[in-house]
Amino acid sequence: MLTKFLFLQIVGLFFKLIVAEWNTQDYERREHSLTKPYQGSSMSVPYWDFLGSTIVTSNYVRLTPDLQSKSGAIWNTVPCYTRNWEVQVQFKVHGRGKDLFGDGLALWYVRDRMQTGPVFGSKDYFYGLAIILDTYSNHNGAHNHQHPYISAMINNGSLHYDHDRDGTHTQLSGCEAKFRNYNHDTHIYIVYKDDTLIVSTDLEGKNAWKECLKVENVLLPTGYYFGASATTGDLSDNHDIIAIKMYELDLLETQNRDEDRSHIIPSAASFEAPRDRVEDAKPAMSGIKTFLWMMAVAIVIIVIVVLGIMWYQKRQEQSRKRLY
Ligand SMILES: *[C@@H]1O[C@H](CO)[C@@H](O)[C@H](O)[C@H]1NC(C)=O
Ligand SMILES: [Ca+2]
Repeated sequence: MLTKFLFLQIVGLFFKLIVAEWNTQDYERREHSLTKPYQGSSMSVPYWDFLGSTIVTSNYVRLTPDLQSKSGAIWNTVPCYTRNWEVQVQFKVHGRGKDLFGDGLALWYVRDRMQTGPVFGSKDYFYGLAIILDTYSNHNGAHNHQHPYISAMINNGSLHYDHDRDGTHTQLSGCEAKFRNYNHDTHIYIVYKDDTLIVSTDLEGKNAWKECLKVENVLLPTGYYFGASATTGDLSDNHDIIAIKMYELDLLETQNRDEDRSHIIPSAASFEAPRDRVEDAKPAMSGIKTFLWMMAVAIVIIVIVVLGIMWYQKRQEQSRKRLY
């Protein structure tokens, strides 16, 4: 009796999961998505505008080629009025560089679209969310993490993205992620639901999401735009977007359908503790310098010991003399 009950429970749960899975699929929003074939009947791509070096082929949208000093972006033309959403981006970063490559790309949910600027090809002091896939470490000193590196930043227009520190002073959270030069598909998955931001990746071609970062109490307004941008400098890479799929997620029971979220100022309750604020350590002493330094210390110690022995012997002699 009990096992039968449990069995039914498990079967029920299983079906619920499948239906939940289907539901999310049902809510794909075409007007915020970019999928093949990209071009409509005309040369333009429905719902997306292009900037800079971006080119569209039948298989990918290339934001930058593997050439120096390029910058490109794509911007959704329709503002997003969905409160809870998820965005899956299939991308490909690849190039000839084995050890030297850059600079990276950024995915955006921001107020101002189609603006060029220094933050991976887009505007600094932005309003909204940036997910940054930074391939090149601009920081010369020891970093607390390796590159490529994925991080999240929320801005209300007041914060500057500091390339010299790879944005570590303004990031909410981040993770190391090797995403370059794979033959299989690479994906990043951004969920904004219940004021919680979760970024996951699928980089190993295993069809499994791996959590990169999770931040609670993130406030983002509705009415912002999705976009992607990339840039190259002295170093370069191909930065390709293969697909963007945006899904509307159901409102939670605690969320009010009529609440106006359009005037919210982007904010996050917790920033990651600032890192690397200490200046870079002075370069270590060279081998010869260290050797000479140790020699000097050794000589001083020997002299002190010899003087000590001489003083001790003299004292012994004096006390012996006194005895006689
Ligand atoms: C904007 O963000 C900065 C840094 O987090 C904060 O100090 C400031 O109070 C914020 N301004 C508004 C209007 O929320
Ligand atoms: Ca960097």
